[in-house]
Amino acid sequence: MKLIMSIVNADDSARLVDALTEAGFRATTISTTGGFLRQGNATIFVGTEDEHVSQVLDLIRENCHTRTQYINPLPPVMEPGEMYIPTPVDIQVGGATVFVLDVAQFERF
Ligand code: 2BA
Ligand code: 2BA
Repeated sequence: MKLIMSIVNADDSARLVDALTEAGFRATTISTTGGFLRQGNATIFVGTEDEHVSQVLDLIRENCHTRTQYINPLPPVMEPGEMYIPTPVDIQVGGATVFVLDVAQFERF
């Protein structure tokens, strides 16, 4: 058994969970925050048998889209009289960042 942990854009999470549930998978969503952008994202956990992992990965791929986000870099240290004009830089925010972990034991009580 595997635990698939996917960090996805908050806007994609509801669609992904719907697709997973429709396909018969069980999922748990928690609200998370990215360390770099400090913006909300969602982490979705799916526990499933090894042979279904690729199907889950396909659903994640189909339902999560890469986005371009613009951020302002931190201003440099300046001497008096210097002027800094911030130029936003673009970064690509996944799709989804996915970790597949081995499950040592699974129980439901
Ligand atoms: P954030 O940490 O908010 O990162 C958002 C995007 O900023 C990243 O997109 C990446 O394009 C860029 N970025 C993040 N850290 C960076 C750094 N140290 N230097 C330069 N650029 C950086 P993604 O890579 O698609 O990641 C989206 C979100 O997935 C991340 O949000 C984070 O919450 C999570 N994530 C990605 N890789 C991870 C990892 N190895 N471990 C844990 N969480 C991860
Ligand atoms: P349980 O299977 O006891 O699951 C209770 C909660 O535990 C789930 O809440 C989910 O948050 C988490 N969970 C269970 N198995 C999981 C797994 N393999 N991976 C990740 N998280 C897991 P809900 O999703 O709200 O489900 C509530 C109840 O609805 C479930 O109770 C189950 O009886 C039923 N259910 C959920 N998904 C289903 C599906 N795709 N088909 C049929 N019944 C489903």
